[in-house]
Amino acid sequence: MKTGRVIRSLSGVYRVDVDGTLYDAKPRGLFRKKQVSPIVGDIVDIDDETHASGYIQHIHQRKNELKRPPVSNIDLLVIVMSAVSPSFSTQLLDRFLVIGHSYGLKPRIVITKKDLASETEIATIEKSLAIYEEIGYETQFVGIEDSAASIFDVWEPGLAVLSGQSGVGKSSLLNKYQPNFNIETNEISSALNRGKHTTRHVELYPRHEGFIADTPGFSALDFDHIDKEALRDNFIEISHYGASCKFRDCYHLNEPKCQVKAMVEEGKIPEFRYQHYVQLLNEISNRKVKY
Ligand SMILES: Nc1nc2c(ncn2[C@@H]2O[C@H](COP(=O)(O)OP(=O)(O)OP(=O)(O)O)[C@@H](O)[C@H]2O)c(=O)[nH]1
Ligand SMILES: [Mg+2]
Ligand SMILES: [Zn+2]
Repeated sequence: MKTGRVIRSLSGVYRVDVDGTLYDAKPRGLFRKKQVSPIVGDIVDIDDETHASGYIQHIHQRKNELKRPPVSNIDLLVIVMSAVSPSFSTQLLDRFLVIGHSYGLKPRIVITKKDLASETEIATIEKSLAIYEEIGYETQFVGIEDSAASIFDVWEPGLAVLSGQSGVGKSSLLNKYQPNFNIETNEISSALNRGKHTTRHVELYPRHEGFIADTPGFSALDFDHIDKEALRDNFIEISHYGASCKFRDCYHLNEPKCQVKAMVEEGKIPEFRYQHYVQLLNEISNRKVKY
């Protein structure tokens, strides 16, 4: 038996990396009966039958698991957003951050396409990034001239997952890191100012001290599993000050003696973060119950 990592899955065939040697393996029939299937990122045991193929006999327990795109055992979630084309948005960023936290991950923020942004746009984004740094996020603002290795160098080892909207440059970053990866990329649509959903599946690529995952861009990442409580807990600074509200179940809307609202007044909590929190809270309240 050999142990390796699923680096991609295409039509029921799982490519497994065992210390740099690749095997195309199929899951054992038993998995189908139990309705569990391996996903990219899984640590699996495969049998030794032949060098190039085999059967997946066992899936090791996952330490975490993203639902969309399906990928497991993530060490670092990287939210990639472009400065322009498509435009930078703190509203979207806050949504992605909350989703990352809901999976137990504190995302890192990478903003691309600095070279395409105007001086005013750069100044605005840098100002926002300083706020996110203060909240506790690590951020990077990069352009075409930055080497990908220098961007990835500061990341922690293990599996780093690039996620973000279509067209922000996730695959381009990987190609720049290792041109041999030869990943398909596409110009963004000028009419819609967004990407064309070029990457269609999750795949892990080797990087120094681990792997890096390219993923399909999303337009509206899965938010359905987040309830009001999770939302409140996953805005770092709101949750921090919320501990001092008069009511323990304060949602920081109109409750008396709300420390969060006081801190917004004082400028300790950025006004825009609070507004995004309220918007997302409303979105959850208005969610239609699905059967
Ligand atoms: N000028 C400039 N262009 C960039 C930069 N990063 C990416 N691009 C361009 O942006 C376009 C989209 O890049 P992709 O790498 O395909 O984007 P993606 O995030 O992988 O998109 P999906 O696979 O659709 O999710 C390509 O034309 C890239 O050349 C950058 O830092 N500067
Ligand atoms: Mg791509
Ligand atoms: Zn409150």
